[in-house]
Amino acid sequence: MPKPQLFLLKARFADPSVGKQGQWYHCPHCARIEGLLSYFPELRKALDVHYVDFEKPRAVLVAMLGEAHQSCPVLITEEAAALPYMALGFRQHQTHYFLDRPETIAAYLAEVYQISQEHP
Ligand SMILES: N[C@@H](CCC(=O)N[C@@H](CS)C(=O)NCC(=O)O)C(=O)O
Repeated sequence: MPKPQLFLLKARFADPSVGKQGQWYHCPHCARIEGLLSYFPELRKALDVHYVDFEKPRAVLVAMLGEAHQSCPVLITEEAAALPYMALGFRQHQTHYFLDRPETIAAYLAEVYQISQEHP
């Protein structure tokens, strides 16, 4: 079975629509998942981790999930990897199943790879 694909935003991006000119940002939701990759390095072997630019369109995500689903972080799996965990809130676009909320991505990783659960 192919590995799940995890897409995170690259850190240090500009966003002229907020803040002041010259300000750099990172995505806090992506940083929450990046923290799990740091705590549990085995996840990097189990997943295909990709870093994408903040700017849209995020072509690779549009190709897999459509124009409406470009939010990061996002974990994308094949059907068989998602079906036992549909209660986490997987959504489907064509053959791809995806989670795009950090808490549900963390819950999936905890279930499938036996890392710790997020403390409530
Ligand atoms: N889906 C996440 C939010 C993630 C999020 O807002 N990520 C931003 C970057 S910080 C993003 O990708 N925004 C573009 C979009 O939502 O399409 C959540 O529910 O917490």
